[in-house]
Amino acid sequence: MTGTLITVAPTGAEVDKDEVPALPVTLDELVDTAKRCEHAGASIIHVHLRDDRAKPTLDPVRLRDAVAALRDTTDLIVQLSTGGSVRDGEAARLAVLDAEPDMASCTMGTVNFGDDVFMNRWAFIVELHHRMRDKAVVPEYELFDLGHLAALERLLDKEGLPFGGHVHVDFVLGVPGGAAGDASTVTAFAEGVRRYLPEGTTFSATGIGRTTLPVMLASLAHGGHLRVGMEDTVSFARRQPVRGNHQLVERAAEAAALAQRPAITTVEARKLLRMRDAG
Ligand code: KMH
Ligand code: ZN
Repeated sequence: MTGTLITVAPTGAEVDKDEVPALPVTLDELVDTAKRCEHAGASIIHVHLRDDRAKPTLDPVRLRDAVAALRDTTDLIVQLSTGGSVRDGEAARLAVLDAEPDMASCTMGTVNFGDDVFMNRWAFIVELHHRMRDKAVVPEYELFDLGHLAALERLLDKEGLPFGGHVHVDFVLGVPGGAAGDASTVTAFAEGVRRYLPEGTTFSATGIGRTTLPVMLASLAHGGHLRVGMEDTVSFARRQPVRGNHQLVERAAEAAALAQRPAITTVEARKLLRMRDAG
């Protein structure tokens, strides 16, 4: 059993900056939050960008600039979102990989997403899986529903392992339309990983909104890793808005230490995930 890999997802595509002023949306704000989160114990940053009006964007120049700025100022593993927002098309989502991140997300199926639909066709998933491997980008397979586990088993069976040979997944729980964010659902996913995915597969988990704490604690109990951040929750506690992403990372690191699996470093995380520069 290793220590705990902590991913921060600082921005996302859904939270409105006007409603949540602490949300990092400019490159300076992103870099500032990244530095603070690395200091607090994060080793991966899951990145969505915003434009000058703070709306979600997959602009290729902004993506490249963000990857460069995060590499210049932190040792964090840079994971770009290929999920984008529910309005982004497949071509723009695939083109995210041209920014040459260390990692990228790959969602394992279509899911209702509040009143919207987060579309992930099988052919799109296969294309993303291949392009990531060709570019030596390590995937994080995002699982929003239990069926996504079976889809990932099928993908690996038909198309082979990802770059580096290690499989890492993230349970995104509590999305309205996806799997619930509670302890028994984390248990079902953790058992599914053991049953359907290659030996040694690692998983992290995140719970949307108020499900953040039960999901975090259940993931630790199952030997899993953690994702936290303002993409997923903007409340620290009842009537207590999150002041910054570092606050969520600090709490995750405290919980991990309490579970006797303290946060791992970025160097250890690169080794765990078999990244190209793992040394
Ligand atoms: N914004 C959601 C529609 C990902 O980053 O890969 C999709 C999402 C998943 O956030
Ligand atoms: Zn995301």
